[in-house]
Amino acid sequence: MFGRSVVGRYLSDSVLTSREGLKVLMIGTGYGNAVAALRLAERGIGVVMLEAGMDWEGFRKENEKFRFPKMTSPDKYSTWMRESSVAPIPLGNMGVKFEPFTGVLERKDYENVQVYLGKGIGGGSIANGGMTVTPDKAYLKEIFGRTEVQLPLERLYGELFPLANKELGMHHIPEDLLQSKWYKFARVGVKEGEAAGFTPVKVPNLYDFDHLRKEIETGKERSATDVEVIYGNNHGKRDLTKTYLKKALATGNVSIFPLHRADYIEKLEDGTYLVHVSQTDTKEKLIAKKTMHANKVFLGAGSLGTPEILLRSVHKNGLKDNPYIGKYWANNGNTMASRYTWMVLGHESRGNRQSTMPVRGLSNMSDPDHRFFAEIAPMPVFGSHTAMYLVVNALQKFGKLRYNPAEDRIIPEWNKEHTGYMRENAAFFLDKMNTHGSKGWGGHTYKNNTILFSDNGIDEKICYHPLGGCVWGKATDRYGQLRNNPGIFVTDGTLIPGSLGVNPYVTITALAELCAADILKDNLLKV
Ligand code: FAE
Repeated sequence: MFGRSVVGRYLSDSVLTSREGLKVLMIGTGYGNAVAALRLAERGIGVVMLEAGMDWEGFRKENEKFRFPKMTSPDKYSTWMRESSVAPIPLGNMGVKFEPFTGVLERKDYENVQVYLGKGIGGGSIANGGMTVTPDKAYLKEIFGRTEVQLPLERLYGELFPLANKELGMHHIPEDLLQSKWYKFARVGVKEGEAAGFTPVKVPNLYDFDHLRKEIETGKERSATDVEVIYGNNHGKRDLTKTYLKKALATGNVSIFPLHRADYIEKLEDGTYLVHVSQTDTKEKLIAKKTMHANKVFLGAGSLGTPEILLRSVHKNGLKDNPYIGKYWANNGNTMASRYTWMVLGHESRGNRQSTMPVRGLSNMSDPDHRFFAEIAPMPVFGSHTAMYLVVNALQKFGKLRYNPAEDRIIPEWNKEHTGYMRENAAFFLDKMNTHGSKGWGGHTYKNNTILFSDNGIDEKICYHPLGGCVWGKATDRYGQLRNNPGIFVTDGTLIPGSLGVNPYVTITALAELCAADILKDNLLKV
């Protein structure tokens, strides 16, 4: 039986079977698996997807009053299983307590890194800033250089990045919107960056700019102009539920089970797999333990979720070991940096009204001593004189994930040896911006005017872009199929060795397109 496109209405202990007895189970509904689900479903293959988080669209249908909260007023829906918001920069309701709920933004805390993740159907696409950035070809080649299989760069740049960008709905901001008050922060950021010697970068976004114009003109259905982003956008953003997942569900061949967490995988003697699953309620309380049988398993639970399932499965003797699982993990060089420019005479304000969707960056990737890309980030509440950046550093050293049975979770081996140069780069960037960046507005040089992050305006613990842990061409073959465990395919950011030099989801999408196309072309799903 197959052909169900409902979300969460259908519960079964076994996976729906499509043609020729094939059962495909996908774990996670972020970028990697959204691509895989669409491409398989288009070919008539039935797919069952498990998602640990909520079905937000369904929740809204059942609760008409539900809205994703603004960043200034986080409520229980904002945050995964905490009593208060975990936002890196609290913009309001600080200290307000709410009851723990399976909300949008999760923070996983480790000693030297705090990893932020979007939860629910659509994964990170629900919480992210929509920056749709294709990485530099030379850097992608360098970063995948250590894999045993060669990445087909010409195919990626000629065919698959354009396909990913089209499907995701990527666009550049129209000039009239860039010139509006909502993007003064980006214009000022670019001007300062150029004065400081950095290369301005036009960053596409997948927010619907026609909608943005409408919200500015009419004041209705405001989202980017109403402080919405990391806890979800109520309008305008093309998250995966509006693109890949919508198309996949429209085929009638895909079912998604929200609040179903895959715990581990067991390989059966006949070479098929049993996935052990916990169904929970919205307080993450266990409702039922289930086992689901599948011929093929697609892992798209993100760069902590996927390695955790794999390492736990190896620990329980469910899967054969593979020496590369957990390796080449990193934070994509993420370092938050901020400057405070109030004390600079004649300094031009960045504007109090700022759209939450970034559209500009600064690159220093051509400087071999300080390779980074800095996102010019909005600060929509008290932003007039505060400049915020997410510095995405090129990587020098990878970390590793290991499974800790006592705590039943994975823990990154990640410390100052990994992040030291990220801090140096961020300090170099801030110094340059502070020394040269404001010349256009008064010619003052000033240093150490930093705010928000107490340690000289820099925080290298905050991570929005975890990557790696089951790398393409190392832990997997060229299809993303796990070595030693045929029939298990990895589709998500876990395939990318720790760093891209830019924000990652376009690359995750393009790589998933590559694997899905070749899996289907070479008939790897036959049973
Ligand atoms: P991901 O999207 O994380 O999806 C994994 C899914 O699996 C989630 O829905 C999980 O709930 C689910 N899951 C996890 N464990 C289990 C389990 N055991 N069983 C069942 N389900 C499970 O994976 N990137 C950009 O390129 N541009 C941006 O502007 C940008 N901004 C960001 C802003 C924020 C605040 C955050 C947190 C991230 C941002 N990112 C951005 C990163 C981007 O969203 C992330 O790289 C991708 O979402 C990762 O895609 P994956 O397919 O790897």
